[in-house]
Amino acid sequence: MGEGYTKELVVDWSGTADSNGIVVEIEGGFTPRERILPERPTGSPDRPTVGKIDPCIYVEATSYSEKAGVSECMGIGQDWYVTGHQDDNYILFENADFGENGAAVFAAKIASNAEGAQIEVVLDGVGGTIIGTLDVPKTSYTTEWQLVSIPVEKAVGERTLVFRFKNILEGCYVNLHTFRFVVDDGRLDRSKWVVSANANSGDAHLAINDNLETRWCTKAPQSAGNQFIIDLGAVQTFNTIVLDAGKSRNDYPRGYRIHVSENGVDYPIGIAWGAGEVITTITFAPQTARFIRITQTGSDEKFFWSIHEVNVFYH
Ligand SMILES: [Ca+2]
Repeated sequence: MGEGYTKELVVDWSGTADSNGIVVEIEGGFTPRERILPERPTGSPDRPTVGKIDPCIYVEATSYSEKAGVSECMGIGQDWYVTGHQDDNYILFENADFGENGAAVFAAKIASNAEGAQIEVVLDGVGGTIIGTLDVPKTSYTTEWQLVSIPVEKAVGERTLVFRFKNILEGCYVNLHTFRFVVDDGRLDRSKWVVSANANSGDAHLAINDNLETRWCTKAPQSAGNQFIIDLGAVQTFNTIVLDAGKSRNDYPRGYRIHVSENGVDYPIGIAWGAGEVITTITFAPQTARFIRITQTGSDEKFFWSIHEVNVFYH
C-alpha cells in the first residue's frame, strides 16, 4: 500500500465476538454448490492412454479409446467406472498388446443390478471375433465390485480389444471398473488369491498387485519362522514358484521351505527348500493343492524379507 493512501473497509455482519473468536451468523437457505468431480482418468500411472496398453495389468475401464452408449460414473470417494445400459453398448481399446505369450484368462471387476447380463470379449473391432463371454453376477449395489474371471481363446500380439454389453434388461445396468488378462506362460491366475503373512500381513496383497514397485515385507529383520501364505482360491496344480524381491535386492530370503496344503490348516507335505536370491525360482514335482506356505529358514541381522511380486506356474 502506498504512502498516504488509506481506504475504509466497511463490513456489515451479524454475529458474536468473544474469547472463542468470531462466530458469524448467516441467514438464508443453503444453496448447494454443483458437485465438482475430479477429472476423468486418462490412463493408469503405468500406462499412457495413447499408444499401446498392456492388458495383462489392471486397466481402468474408463481409459477406452472409443465408446458407444456407455456412460461414466464415480462412486462417492471411489474410482470412475463405465456403465453399460443396453445391448450393443461397447467400449474399445486400440493397440492392446497381448505380447508373444498371449493371454488365455480374462478377469474383470464388475457390478450389476440384474442377473443374466453379459460382457462379450471381442478382438479386432466391434464386429470382430468373440473370444469369451462373461456372465455378469447380480450384486447388492452399484459399486459392490465382484472379481470374475473366465477362460478366453488365446489372444496374441497387438490387437483391438472390445467389450460389448449384452442381455441387459430395461432399466438395468452393468458396471465395469477394471479388467485384466492373465499372461499365458503357465502362470496361475491370481485374481482369486488371498495372501497373508505372520508379520505385516496387511501389506501381503502388495506382493500380488502387478506392481513391482510395491512389496510385502516383514518390517523387521528377517528371521526363521517368518511365513507368507498363499490361498489359491481353489485346488490347482503347479510346479514352480517365483519370488521377486524387486529393487529390495538385499531382502531376498536367506533360506526358504515350501509346504502345501489342501485345507490351509494341515501342511503335511514339504516340497522344496533352499537359499533364495533376488529372483528366487523354486521348482518341484507337480503339486495339487490350494494353499502354499513359504517359511523363512534363514535370518539376517539387518535386512527385512521382502516380496515385491510372487507368481506360481505350471509348466
Ligand atoms: Ca507389488
